[in-house]
Amino acid sequence: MKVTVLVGGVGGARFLQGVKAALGLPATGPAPEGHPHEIDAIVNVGDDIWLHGLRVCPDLDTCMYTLGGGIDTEKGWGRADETWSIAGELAAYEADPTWFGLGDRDVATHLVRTRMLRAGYPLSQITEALCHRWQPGVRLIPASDDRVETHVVIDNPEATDAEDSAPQVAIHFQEWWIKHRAAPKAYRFASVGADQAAIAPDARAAIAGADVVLVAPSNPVVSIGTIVSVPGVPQALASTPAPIVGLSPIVGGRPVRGMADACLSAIGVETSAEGVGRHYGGRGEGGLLDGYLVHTGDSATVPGATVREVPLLMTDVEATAAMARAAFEVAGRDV
Ligand code: GDP
Ligand code: FO1
Ligand code: CA
Repeated sequence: MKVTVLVGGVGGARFLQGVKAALGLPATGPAPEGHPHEIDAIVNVGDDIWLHGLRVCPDLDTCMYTLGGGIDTEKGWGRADETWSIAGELAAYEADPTWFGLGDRDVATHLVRTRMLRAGYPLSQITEALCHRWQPGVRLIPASDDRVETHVVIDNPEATDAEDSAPQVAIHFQEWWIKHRAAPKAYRFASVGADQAAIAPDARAAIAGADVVLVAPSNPVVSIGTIVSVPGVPQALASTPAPIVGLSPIVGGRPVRGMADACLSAIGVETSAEGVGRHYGGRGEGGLLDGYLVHTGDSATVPGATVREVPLLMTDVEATAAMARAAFEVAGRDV
């Protein structure tokens, strides 16, 4: 079976471990030779950022390190056994920004990526090269090879009464999320570059050739929403013969982790399993989903999609594998 999964960072990476386990693959590391199943992950690039001259791709790296066995499992991002000498030296130079933690081991990844970008390689090929080391057992495909960067419109903290003072400013998503802990009210999200971007060719092929497409319980706005904002992605999803099943990242009216509620309220969507499901929409009504899983007790109705209640807490790999199996079942694709 060929499974294609739309993913963000921490939530997406952990879900991919469950998908691997549900297909009989080790949650971490490569697939054994001759294994009959194939997993492609289409990864959000909206969080990507230039820092100190380096291109950092947090969601791609989170997936790569998690599936390759190199993640800091406590934080959920960055490298295990990380050291922070470079960050300390940069802080001593007061080199901005100081709010983004770049670990020494992690920096090597960004150095390789940036060097390859400067040599003209597309991000999808660079990701493949980085994965040669990590052997994640899943093909990680950036949603686009082009820049599609999430920026957040907030009140201008330096606004004055002067005529040329802008009442609002747009800052990079990472600045809003990490430096400000998503506290300033977000008026809207802008996908910078999306209008000139295109779906990565491998992502298009992965959606078209899938037996089932899963939408991970990732942030519905800045992970899944950004993937779907890439020109060519909605068309690929609408035309794939594969059933599309989503999983709710909202449990009991709250994000399980992180600040997705601040993102949902910015786009006027209620923070509930049903709110997210209706935002994605049922495929029968021109939306994204044929099927939608919500956590036990979070009842939801999504016109045009089949909704099931199953446990949706990724407490360990086995619980996460059960979520993936439930998604296959709703899709009519039992393994
Ligand atoms: P990020 O890029 O690191 O923010 O990660 P993702 O976008 O892939 O996933 C973040 C989302 O995962 C958050 O909105 C969480 O609510 C969701 N999430 C994290 N753990 C769980 C879990 O155990 N169950 C469910 N259903 N959602 C989860
Ligand atoms: N998240 C933080 O909250 N603080 C950090 O300093 C930080 C650094 C960082 C470095 C590399 C990387 O791949 C991820 C990193 N993250 C950090 C996580 C990440 O940027 C965000 O949590 C997600 O992108 C939010 O979706
Ligand atoms: Ca992310």
